[in-house]
Amino acid sequence: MAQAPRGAEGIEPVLVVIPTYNERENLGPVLDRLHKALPDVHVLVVDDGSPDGTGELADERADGDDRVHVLHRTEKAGLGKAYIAGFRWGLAKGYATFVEMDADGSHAPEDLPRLLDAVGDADLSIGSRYVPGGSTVNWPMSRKVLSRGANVYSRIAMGLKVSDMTAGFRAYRRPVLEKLELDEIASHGYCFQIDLTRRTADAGFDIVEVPITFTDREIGVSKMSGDIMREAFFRVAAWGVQRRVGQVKRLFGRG
Ligand SMILES: Nc1nc2c(ncn2[C@@H]2O[C@H](COP(=O)(O)OP(=O)(O)O)[C@@H](O)[C@H]2O)c(=O)[nH]1
Ligand SMILES: [Mg+2]
Repeated sequence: MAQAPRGAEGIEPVLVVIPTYNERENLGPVLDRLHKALPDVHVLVVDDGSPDGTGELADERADGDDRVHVLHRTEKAGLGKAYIAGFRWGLAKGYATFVEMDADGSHAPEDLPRLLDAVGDADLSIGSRYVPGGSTVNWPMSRKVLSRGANVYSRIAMGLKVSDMTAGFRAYRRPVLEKLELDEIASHGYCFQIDLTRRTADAGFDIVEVPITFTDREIGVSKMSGDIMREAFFRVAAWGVQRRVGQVKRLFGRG
């Protein structure tokens, strides 16, 4: 295994941030699987006041387990805001590596050792469905088309050589999150992932993709919505124009 970055004195280096909204049935099994695969990693559940009691369940798990922490937020404010709150919490505690992972079982905790291994030699490792060896299981055709389309669109709009920019299973090294202006990130839905990818690339950090199998949730419902899709469409278009203008300016020595 590559040399993983070290955390602050006495702190386990890896923090897995798991955003939750109504994931009561899913959270327990995912935490069990995670700690079976990697017994030492710490977890921060960021719950947006789930009406189904996910936050209370997370508290119960945290009570008996020093590796589990919970951040309660009062209202559903989107995946992006939940992750930023989680990253800030972890940065203040001194963690060295930050993992993003869904609570619904779509991201297999058993794949996490490979992601952590890869980030030892890079700054961001992305669990990718769209590199050789990656796949999706049980995803309806509509979601497959949406995800593929969003990635092709983002790649063409922004000219970034990343195959799965919307992927939500990732590992960041601390310097990336220290450098990015987290305050400036306004994205809510899955375009948060695209936004962080482009900011990481623009800041000159190394990105690697690791093949994963993404399995659709069996329990609970997706929070994907028309608003989330529209947000991604318009923001990506704006970022694409911004990047292209920047490239042209640099070409003519005016940037
Ligand atoms: N805290 C928080 N978590 C969210 C929010 N929206 C989605 N999530 C969580 O983010 C993860 C991915 O969401 P999901 O609905 O599965 O999206 P999908 O996989 O694209 O269909 C899951 O763990 C959700 O519970 C939100 O507004 N706040
Ligand atoms: Mg999901």
